Amino acid sequence: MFNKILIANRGEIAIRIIRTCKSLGIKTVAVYSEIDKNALHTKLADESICIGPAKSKDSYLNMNRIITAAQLTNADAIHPGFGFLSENSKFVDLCKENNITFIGPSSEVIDLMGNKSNAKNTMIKAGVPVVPGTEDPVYDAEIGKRLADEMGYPVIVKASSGGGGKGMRIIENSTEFIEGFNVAQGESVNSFADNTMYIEKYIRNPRHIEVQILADKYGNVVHLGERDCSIQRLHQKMIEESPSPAIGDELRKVLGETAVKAAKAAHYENAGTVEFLLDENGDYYFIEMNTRIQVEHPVTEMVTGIDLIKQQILIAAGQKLAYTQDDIQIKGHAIECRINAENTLKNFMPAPGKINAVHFPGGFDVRVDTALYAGYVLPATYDSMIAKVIVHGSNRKEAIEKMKAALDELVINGVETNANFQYSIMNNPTYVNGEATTGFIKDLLS
Ligand code: MV4
Repeated sequence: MFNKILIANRGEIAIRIIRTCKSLGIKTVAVYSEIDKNALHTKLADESICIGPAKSKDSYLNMNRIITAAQLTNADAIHPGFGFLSENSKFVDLCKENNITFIGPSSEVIDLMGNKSNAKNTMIKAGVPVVPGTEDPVYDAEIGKRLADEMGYPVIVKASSGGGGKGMRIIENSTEFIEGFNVAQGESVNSFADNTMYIEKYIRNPRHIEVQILADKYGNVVHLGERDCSIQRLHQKMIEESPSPAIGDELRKVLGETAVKAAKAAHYENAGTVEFLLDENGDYYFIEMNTRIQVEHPVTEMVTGIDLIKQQILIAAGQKLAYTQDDIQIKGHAIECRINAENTLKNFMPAPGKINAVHFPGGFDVRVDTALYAGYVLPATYDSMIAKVIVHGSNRKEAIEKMKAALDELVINGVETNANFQYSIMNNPTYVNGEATTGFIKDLLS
């Protein structure tokens, strides 16, 4: 087992990882940028090292400084959390060259899944359903138009290097194709220095359902049920839950088994998530695989009772999975509301500032993952997500009631947050009936 783990991240996820390390008797090293000198993760770790200026590029994305920090502190492994270097295959290679264990999948599988069209083609070969579309890369708008005309509209043009909405364009008809393609491709070139595109049939108002998997170094793979992440805005999820209210036990089993098949086909190792779109007919399609621990992992932890960070560490240390599929039971219902410092009505504009006072809800099966404390100055430099409120109930109705009570109890003074907006969603009939699709928030605000 590892003696000491460096956490290459900040905020609530860094703290989340530190806590599991402590529970395993593993020492922890925090890294921080100059503006994060007083951030909570630096105080909770056993040691802390400054790795550079506020800008992520100079600190949390600076691979060499992070490796040096690990060497100076004798850390034998690095947990990347999510975002930052978590899906950077060069960083994985650099860890390996320096005899430091990267807690996550191989650099090969990160590259394979990072290219969304290659990932899709891998899944086609494995017999996993994907959205109908082009299999060969598309570089040219005119050629793309001919393929889209054959496919029929609407279509969605996606950047192979994309994901999370960047370099993506919905195109309603043939006359709009050339312009739409060029905008998406331009975005891809700017963001990823890659002009490789692919085209898919556009599925209107899908549900976004993802399956959590765990895979060890020996080819053993299990799934931990699904999360419904349909409630999102500007490609950022806002509410996640498990299980999904949109599917029954039969489809649940099929999705889980499909996700395991996908992970096996990719020779995946560590924790990962297989993303599907579910259409109005109940048909499901693989779209992407995320090769990191995700923001919304706590809802899976609440319904399975399994600490996913602990599993990541054990897998990276070379242990065999302690669970077979039959050992994993989904119990009750969990919901997570992301609390962001933002102005909902000003297109979710970030609202950083000094936190004057905080009070977090508690009680049976109520969890708050956060790095906030009274007096903390929330910088504008990083993400606006400042807390996650997670509740577990014996059923969905109970979980919704518990979430309402938790959000009602929550106090964050000093910055504007979306907590009231989240509360209002817990009372929204479409949400309460389990009918919200990916268009829900846009429709709510328009
Ligand atoms: C789609 C889709 C509909 N049809 N693909 C969004 C992020 C990325 N992970 C995949 N995404 C989507 N892919 C097909 N073939 C709908 C989404 C999607 C979306 C697209 C545009 C604007 C907002 C969206 C919100 C959720 C999902």
